[in-house]
Amino acid sequence: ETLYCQTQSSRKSYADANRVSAVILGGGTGDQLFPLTSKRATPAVPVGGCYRLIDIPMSNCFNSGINKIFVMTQFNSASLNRHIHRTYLGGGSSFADGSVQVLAATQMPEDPAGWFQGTADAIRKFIWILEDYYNHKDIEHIVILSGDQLYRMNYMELVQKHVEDNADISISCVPVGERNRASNYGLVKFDHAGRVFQFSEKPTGTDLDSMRVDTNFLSYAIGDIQKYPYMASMGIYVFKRHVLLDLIKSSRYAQLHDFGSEILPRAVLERNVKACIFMGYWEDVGTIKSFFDANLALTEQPSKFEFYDPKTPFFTAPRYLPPTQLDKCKIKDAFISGGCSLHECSIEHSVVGVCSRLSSGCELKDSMMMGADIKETEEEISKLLLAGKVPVGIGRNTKIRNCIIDMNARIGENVVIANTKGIQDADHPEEGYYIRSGIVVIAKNAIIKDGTII
Ligand code: ADQ
Ligand code: ADP
Repeated sequence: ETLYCQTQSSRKSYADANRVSAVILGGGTGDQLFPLTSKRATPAVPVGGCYRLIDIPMSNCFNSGINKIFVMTQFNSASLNRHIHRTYLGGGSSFADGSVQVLAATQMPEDPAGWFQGTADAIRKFIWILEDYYNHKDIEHIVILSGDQLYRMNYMELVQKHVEDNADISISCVPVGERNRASNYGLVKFDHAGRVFQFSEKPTGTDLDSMRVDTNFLSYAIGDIQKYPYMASMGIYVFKRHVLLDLIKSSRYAQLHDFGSEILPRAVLERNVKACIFMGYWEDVGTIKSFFDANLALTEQPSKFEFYDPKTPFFTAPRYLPPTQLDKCKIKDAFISGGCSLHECSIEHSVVGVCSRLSSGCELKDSMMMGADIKETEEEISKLLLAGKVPVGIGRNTKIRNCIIDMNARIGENVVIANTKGIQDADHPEEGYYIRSGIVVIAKNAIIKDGTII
């Protein structure tokens, strides 16, 4: 039982959240989520109809009482800063006495040395800022978080266990079943006291087999435990401040740029590294396929994950949108965000983002539509149509399935997006779309002409 992050019963006092600082790893070059990241930083990618990826770790921090936060990102997009400002630093929010700083790799892509070479390197490049800050605020522990995961967690439970264990580093872990899923993660092996003695990043073949663990001790928490023979790192770590600074600055670790593939496999041999098991819903949404699946899963009943929880809500930028207007629509298993206008259309197993517009005869199935921040009036729409142009949203009689539609896309009339040829990967930037893992992705601001068939 002592291995769990979430057993509140026997915990006496909490570690002091004021002396904890978080670093959110906001994303590398964004390749895995491209083309959603072609014009924005990864943390600004919209998720769940009205949120941005950054809202998940930010809200979890906020709900855990941690309010000293750094966000590392490869691009410093104005929209990310604006979103953070509006959501977390606005007047009256309890974040106001904390701070959120976005630290972006500052040099140009043609000078690769300027970019973060990996997750630990992102921290190393800004160590001069972090160290000063930690000294100034008397920070004891640093929580390192990924920016592309969907879950709800009280990080202070993890910190508390880390303190009780007197660990140098604590790694939050989840039990994983399928072999091919396990090999997407860093896998750990630990002893009865939860001390990690092996960390292997994304092993395959016999290396993967050798990372199987006896999970019988979990049997009271999961029914059929035989199905979960691996322990995956969630990429969520707590470091004692001096341990993090020592490792990052030590000359022996100077060539190690990544926590998962380089630092942790060595650190578990040299430091007191503890595992902490998380039993809640957790999904990595760092690739187009996993991002798409997790978004659609939100629409299924019963949903495995709820954004709404009165005690620990997820925050996002307030928008003051009008209610969604529906007229003769057929809707089944869907997430419909605010400010949409939906006319005589059918929507099934889909997420429909803020200010989306679907015209009559449209069919949207198994799709994620991010919505728009441009809301055109009826008059503007009629004018555009008369001039042979395409308004924001989806035109009449268009049928779409298995698709991600990025923000402000303009999709014409009588378009069919179904990828009937089953193409797995393709790039058509001039036509405004890409295909990844068989999923069609309509780019941000794309214009898809009337009658197009994809
Ligand atoms: P991955 O997610 O594959 O595995 P990585 O690509 O390093 O590992 O990403 C970790 C986090 O850091 C993500 O949020 C990513 O966006 C961000 N990131 C990556 N490179 C970055 C950079 N250069 N600058 C800033 N941020 C960056 C990791 C661990 C595994 C673990 C899985 C769980 O390495 O051990 O199992 O997460 O999802
Ligand atoms: P992204 O490229 O990430 O989609 P956006 O440019 O759409 O970013 O903007 C992100 C957020 O900023 C949205 O909430 C949007 O409504 C808001 N926004 C966009 N443009 C402006 C603007 N000119 N002034 C104020 N807010 C804006």
